[in-house]
Amino acid sequence: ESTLASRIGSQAATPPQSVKGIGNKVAKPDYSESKIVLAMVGLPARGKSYLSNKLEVYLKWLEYDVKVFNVGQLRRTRARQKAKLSGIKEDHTASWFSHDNPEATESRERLAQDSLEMLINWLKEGGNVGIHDATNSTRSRRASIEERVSKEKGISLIFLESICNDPAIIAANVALKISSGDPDYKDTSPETAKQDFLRRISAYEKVYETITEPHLSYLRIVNVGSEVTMSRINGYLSSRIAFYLMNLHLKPRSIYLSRHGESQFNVEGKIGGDSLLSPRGMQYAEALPALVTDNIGDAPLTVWTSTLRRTIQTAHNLPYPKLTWKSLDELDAGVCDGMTYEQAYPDDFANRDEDKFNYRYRGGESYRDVVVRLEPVIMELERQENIIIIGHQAILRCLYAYFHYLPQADLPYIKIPLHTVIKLTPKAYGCDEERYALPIQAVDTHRPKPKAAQSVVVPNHGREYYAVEPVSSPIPVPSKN
Ligand code: FDP
Ligand code: F6P
Repeated sequence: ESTLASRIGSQAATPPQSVKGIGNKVAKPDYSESKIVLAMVGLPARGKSYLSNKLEVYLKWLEYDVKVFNVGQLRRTRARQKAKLSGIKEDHTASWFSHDNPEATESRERLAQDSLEMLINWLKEGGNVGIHDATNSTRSRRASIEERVSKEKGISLIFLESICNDPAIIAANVALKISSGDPDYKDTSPETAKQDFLRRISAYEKVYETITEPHLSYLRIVNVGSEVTMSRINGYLSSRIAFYLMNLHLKPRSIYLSRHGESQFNVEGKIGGDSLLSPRGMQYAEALPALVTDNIGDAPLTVWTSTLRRTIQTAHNLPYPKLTWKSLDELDAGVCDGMTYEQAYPDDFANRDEDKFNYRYRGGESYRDVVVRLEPVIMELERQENIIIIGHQAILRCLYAYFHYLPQADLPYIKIPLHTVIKLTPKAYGCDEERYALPIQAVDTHRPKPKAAQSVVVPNHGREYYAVEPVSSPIPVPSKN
């Protein structure tokens, strides 16, 4: 990591020739030894899929290969196939989930086993964390999972139980199931669907056994954020998973992202450095408190900045507690720090764009390096409530990509303009977003991806990725006077 002195000192360095090369690429970490079956436990509508999804996003951010095996989806797919082949439409209303229905109980056990088999095969082919998303709510079901996984060398098993006794959260989860177009209820009126789903839940309640098996590795989460119990959790990845889950909460809150005001280096087109704000940047620092306090009202807010002067100056007038993070410092441009883009890439300006995410500046960092160093920031952001981060272009791109599940290749091109506050409000899956652009002019530091390097971006559907620009255009905020 560079010190401030080396950042400023490096401004005198001669333009490097080798920064253009492929040799600066960084390899993906080798996680081939990490193999975990994470089996969910819990009644329907207790947030199992929410937890699976959060874990999937977090672990993928750390570049683990993660896949959710949802037994409900497998059941529906097989039922569709059966209906197509034989014309027989299975009845999957509440009685099918009752333990008084031996035939259906056997089918459910088979589906859970088949799904586990698919999961284990996927782990053997190179996956790291396979999430078995089912209720797994009886001792006998857990014993059969344990027996199967114990036959595999090098694969460990953790159960993750989600208990929820907050009626408001359960009601919200039930409503989400009905309104999300769940294929189980697509031909049913919302009221009938709700009644059937509640009957399904009570069928599971009759046989539900919370985890008490003393020999199992497990984590139990009560009302996400209020209580976590752990038993027999060891090893690096298992501990990270446990720590992450301990930090999650469902309290409504927003995360505000803003770059520092326009800096002197921004005006000169220079990379990195530790320059002060330009006159227009100072205007932004003066206007920012009104925008933020109007939006947040009396709610508590904490300001995070980097250790660089332009973020500290921008945050100066914000009337909230402040914290300075070294991990939020801008991507270290190494020997190119303090140069213009033309000085840094004398021969081929677009060269870095061949693989911008992996491109590491000589003596500095790549976006991939930044993602790794931001992990403690992500962890703390999950734990905290309202936060405003006054950061830098590359840093905010990485954080934004985490909250919107954006793919690595598109991350270095996300538009995070100067003099704009981005408000992210986490919801069950993904985030809502609003942008507030203050009417103070600034240079545009965004360099688009060259046409040849552009990829197709898939729109966001639940677990998939967002397009790079799903948001409405900046909302101008009327100046106050
Ligand atoms: P999901 O909510 O994901 O659809 O309703 C519970 C359910 O999952 C059913 O769809 C699914 O068939 C079942 O859980 C799988 O768990 P069990 O095998 O434990 O019944
Ligand atoms: O230009 C402003 C800046 O924050 C630089 O300090 C930094 O090197 C750059 O943006 C990161 O953006 P990019 O990766 O697109 O060069």
